[in-house]
Amino acid sequence: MKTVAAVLHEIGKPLEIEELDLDGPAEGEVLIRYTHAGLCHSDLHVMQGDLEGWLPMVLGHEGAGVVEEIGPGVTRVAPGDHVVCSFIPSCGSCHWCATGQQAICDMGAAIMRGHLPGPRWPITGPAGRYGAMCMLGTFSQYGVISQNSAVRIEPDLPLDAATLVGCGVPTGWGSAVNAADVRPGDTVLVFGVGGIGVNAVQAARFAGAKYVIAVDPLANKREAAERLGATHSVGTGAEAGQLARELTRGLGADKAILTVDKMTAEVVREAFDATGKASTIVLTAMSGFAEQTLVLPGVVATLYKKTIKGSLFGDCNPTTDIPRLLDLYRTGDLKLDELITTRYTLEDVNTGYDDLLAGKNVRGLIVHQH
Ligand code: CXF
Ligand code: ZN
Repeated sequence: MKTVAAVLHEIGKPLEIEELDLDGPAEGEVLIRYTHAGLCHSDLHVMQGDLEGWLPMVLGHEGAGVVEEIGPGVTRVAPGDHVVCSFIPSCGSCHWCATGQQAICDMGAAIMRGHLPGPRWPITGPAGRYGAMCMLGTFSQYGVISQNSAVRIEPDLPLDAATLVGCGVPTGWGSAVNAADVRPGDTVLVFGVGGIGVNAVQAARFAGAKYVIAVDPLANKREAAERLGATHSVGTGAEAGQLARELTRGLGADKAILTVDKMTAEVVREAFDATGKASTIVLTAMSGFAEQTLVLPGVVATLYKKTIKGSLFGDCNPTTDIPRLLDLYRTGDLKLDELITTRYTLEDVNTGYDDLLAGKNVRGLIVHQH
């Protein structure tokens, strides 16, 4: 069948809209009609060359839609099911899945190679084999994906809001409640309150943090964070450290979550300095692999008993946390509709990324036409 998709052919170039050929689903695969796709910064990391992947690649790794067809051996979903796509597949049987750590499922190691397990290349076109970002490629009307990437959701949930629980929401939410283990009464700093960080803010507040300080140079982001649960917001890391100490009788923040657009040594140092003894600093943001972003006086970590840890997908388990987050959405404890700043057609995907770069969006959303 044919599908229209947004494709990255060359680093540094805009995405190109192309009609491509899509194979039917093979063993363990499902055909999805994507209804929506979220504009996440990680796609931009691919466009800018920070994250390497197979080119040409259909970008997009946040998506939701309807299962149109299933291949042999598929048991997790059935035709007609509504699904959220998880950017991390979960095989269910590797060491990590079996120990409740699906976010680091071994299948995740291959998500930038473009192909499905096999290797299988269901997308082809004028440039030959096309990859799909995170084995999904949600900037396409249709996709053939592994059943391990599809999580069934209740059919009455709106698919636009549900799209966000495929990447941005669990990554931010889980960075606070899982990785940072925010406790009642904590003082929490969230550095960078875009589409990821704002969910760390929501989660920290829900988990009972006394103070949640949003740190972002952009006023519109700080305002959004305050609407979604931040008790305070400041423009710089230095101000955040000072405020945290004022609020805690000099102790400093308990937790810092780094969800900036791009991780740098400077922001890690700011978070390190703004947090107190026995604090936890969670590294969630991405950077290029060559960049040295952890440049710190380790002895301070020793003497102050500080923890610095990385987190992927907010340490969430997609198969249970995606439905769980949607339960919280139903009860109003997790805001999703409020995160969607602008809706775009697929043809306007580059405008969407210009807007993201200009700091205009909390989350931009592509609404697919079929
Ligand atoms: C990223 C993590 C690294 C691979 C691509 C997706 N996460 C979410 O945006
Ligand atoms: Zn993402």
